[in-house]
Amino acid sequence: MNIIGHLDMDAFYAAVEERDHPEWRGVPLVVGADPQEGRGVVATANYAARRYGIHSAMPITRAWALAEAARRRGEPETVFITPNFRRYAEISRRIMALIRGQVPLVQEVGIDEAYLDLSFCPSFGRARELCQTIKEEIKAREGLTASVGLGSNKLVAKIASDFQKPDGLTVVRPGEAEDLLAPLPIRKIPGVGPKTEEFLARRGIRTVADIKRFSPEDLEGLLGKWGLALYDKARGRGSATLRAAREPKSIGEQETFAADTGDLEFLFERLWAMCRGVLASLPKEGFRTFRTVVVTVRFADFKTHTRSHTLPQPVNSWRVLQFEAMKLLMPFLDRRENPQRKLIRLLGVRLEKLGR
Ligand code: TTP
Ligand code: CA
Repeated sequence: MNIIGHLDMDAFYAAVEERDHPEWRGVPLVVGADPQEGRGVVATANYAARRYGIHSAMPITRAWALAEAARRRGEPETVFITPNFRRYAEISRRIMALIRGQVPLVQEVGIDEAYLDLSFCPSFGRARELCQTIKEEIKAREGLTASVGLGSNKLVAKIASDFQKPDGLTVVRPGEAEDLLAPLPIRKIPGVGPKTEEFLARRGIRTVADIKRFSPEDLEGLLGKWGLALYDKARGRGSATLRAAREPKSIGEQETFAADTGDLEFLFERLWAMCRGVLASLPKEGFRTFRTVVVTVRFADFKTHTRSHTLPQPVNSWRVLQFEAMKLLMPFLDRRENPQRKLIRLLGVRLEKLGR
């Protein structure tokens, strides 16, 4: 039996900002372009700001006008902030690693969404329990809420995750999908954008149930191949195959020094620190072993060199890493790779051929 989960973080960028800035909690919050600049759009708004009609992709000037209108009505003032993408990416990585700790096959889609193959669970009930646990773990460790949908394919799971946002958990058992979809506006079907929506609306097709009145040939005539796909989607049919995960090929750290240096004691001390760092990152990214160690050196003249060594066996050993990294760095410190005795500007360590 196929059981697919779709997990989607709630108001993701805004939720991260609220979590990082307690003074903004519950306050209407818009993450996006600077309204003073007058150009650009809203990336997202928290649920308090959505009450004012503000949403993703809206011109920031329009969001500002709506916020001002709300303020004049005596409603809470809206905070506008510009996005901190690095922060969101970092938290996304931690959440995905947390999910991967519980579910072997995960397909990440975008920064705050993933499909989970839960077919290893004996029933929808057990899959639901697992998703509840994952939601609670995300809440406990990251202070963020996610909405999850369960269905027998990706289409149904995705629509289900949207059903009880925020902090939702919606299970759609195989026999329930068609009835659940029928009353929805067609826009809820992934792939139906504003153009298709308008095109179909002109023909009186507004809900999923409306689509079901047409034969596959009719829909193909209207929309080509996509019409045939829509025929299936309207009946809750879709793929349950997850695309093989895009795995990080390597885990690395590097450091540019405040001043170029040839100080061996300092260089080795930094090398060990980076080795400790990458080794600690390994389990956080869901890996257990590595086989290849890469050391990068950038000299004061910006010439950059890497040397690497691949071990015969996968290992997870601090001693081995320390020894291999040292052997790789040594030639850069003497005549072999550095005959002019240039100073070093940057040092990096990377692990490759990672294993789970
Ligand atoms: P979404 O999952 O679409 O939205 P969301 O997480 O903010 O809210 P919801 O609770 O409805 O899921 O997008 C995830 C993040 O991607 C969102 O926080 C900001 C970013 N984003 C944009 O930058 N521009 C956009 O147009 C959209 C839709 C999202
Ligand atoms: Ca989201």
